[in-house]
Amino acid sequence: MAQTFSVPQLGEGVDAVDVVTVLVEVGETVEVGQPVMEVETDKASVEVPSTVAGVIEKIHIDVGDSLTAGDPVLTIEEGEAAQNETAEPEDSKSAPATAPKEVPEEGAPPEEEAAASPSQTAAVRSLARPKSAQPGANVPASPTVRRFAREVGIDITQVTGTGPEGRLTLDDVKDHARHLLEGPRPTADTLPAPPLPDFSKWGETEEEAMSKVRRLTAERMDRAWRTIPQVTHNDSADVTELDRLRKRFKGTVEEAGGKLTVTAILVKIAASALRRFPEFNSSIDTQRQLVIRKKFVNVGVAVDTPRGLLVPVIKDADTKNVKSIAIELNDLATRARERKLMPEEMQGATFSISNLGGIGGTGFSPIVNWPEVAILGVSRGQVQASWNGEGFEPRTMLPLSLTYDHRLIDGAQAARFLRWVAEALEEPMVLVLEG
Ligand code: CAO
Repeated sequence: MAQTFSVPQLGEGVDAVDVVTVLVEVGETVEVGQPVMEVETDKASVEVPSTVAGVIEKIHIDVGDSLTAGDPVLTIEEGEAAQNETAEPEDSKSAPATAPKEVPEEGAPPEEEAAASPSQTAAVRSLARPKSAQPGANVPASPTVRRFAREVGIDITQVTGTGPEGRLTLDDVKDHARHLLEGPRPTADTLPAPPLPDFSKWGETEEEAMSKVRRLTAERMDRAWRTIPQVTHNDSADVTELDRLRKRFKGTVEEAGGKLTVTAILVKIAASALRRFPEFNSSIDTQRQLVIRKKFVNVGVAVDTPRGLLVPVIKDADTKNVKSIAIELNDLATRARERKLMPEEMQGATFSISNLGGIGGTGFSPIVNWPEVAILGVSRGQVQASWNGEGFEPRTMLPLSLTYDHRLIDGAQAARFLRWVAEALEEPMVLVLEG
């Protein structure tokens, strides 16, 4: 059977209330005591709970409506469960019959209580929040001013009141809005993250504080993702010959305390490419509208550690040979995993390399490590059947992914840069001749 839930008596001397928020939707199942709307009087705001349980068939009110006691709020189809729920709560039976109690604003005299049904009383008593729990609740302002602020999207806690005892006037809100419009616009950077849902609704959860490395990584990635329009360009290099050379010279480098891996070789090749394509060794100064070209080449290498991602830097990589880079990389990666890196060993990179090929994968999009403008991602080199013009032959192909800041670098430049890197891997003589 359909029932109408109407506006209860909200307090003596209160003729009308303004609807601030409608908290339910048509089709929703409400329970007795569940807040269905938030209303505001001159002195207070309260959430009004339903005294009827069931499925909402119709909503008679809207935000901004002015309501008086007895006005219809909802038409509710009472279900079987609803019938049970409308039964008076045990503890309300002994409660004195009082009206839904407004929570007075600071300094406002308490309202006299008026008669209302016991179920209304119990529900409202438990649900009416103190005004101080709501944002802006303690700010002295009339409902009209509050409504206007809400409509134009102004947070009244940020407005300075010029009325008696700091009360907000309409002009205060308008001035504040004008001031905001004249000031800098909010950017993706300043937008607050939306609140998380209550995951416990779906199952058990546990919480763990983020480590410092994780927090810093999150901050850096977040900033880079929001502020850099980035594109990933993919290519691959035939490293069959390089692999052969690598195995041949592996022992010599190992004796010297290094590991002749593809990462060490790539650091050298990337450093040479950065000399040849200085745009990739730059930073953008958006404040001063400048491009800063660095005359030094420092290559950061992403290292996977038990603490998370660390990026030690091989300084002046363009001036070092592959052997000394291999030794330095081995040392930096080992100390990164043992928590022995000094902060300055992770600073000053002009370009980064992230090699996930030791783990696996056919390709990925690394994120530019701001304030750099490009990063090279490397996936797993694999033997593939390659057409040589007469037949297929097995070749080891290394997938390369270059993510670049499209504000400074165009797609064609990125394609040329990565092709040069690929050719240097394919034909190590390129390094000797041009690197
Ligand atoms: N394709 C195929 N094999 C590869 C490879 C690739 N792209 N890269 C490395 N390998 C092989 C190496 O040759 C080595 O094999 P051998 O032991 O037979 O020689 C093995 O994988 C392990 O290499 P490694 O990891 O010890 O050495 P590396 O110099 O290649 O890499 C480092 C060093 C620090 C880059 C790597 O250890 C690492 O931490 N990688 C993860 C980087 C990362 O997390 N990136 C993501 C950042 S964004 O979230």
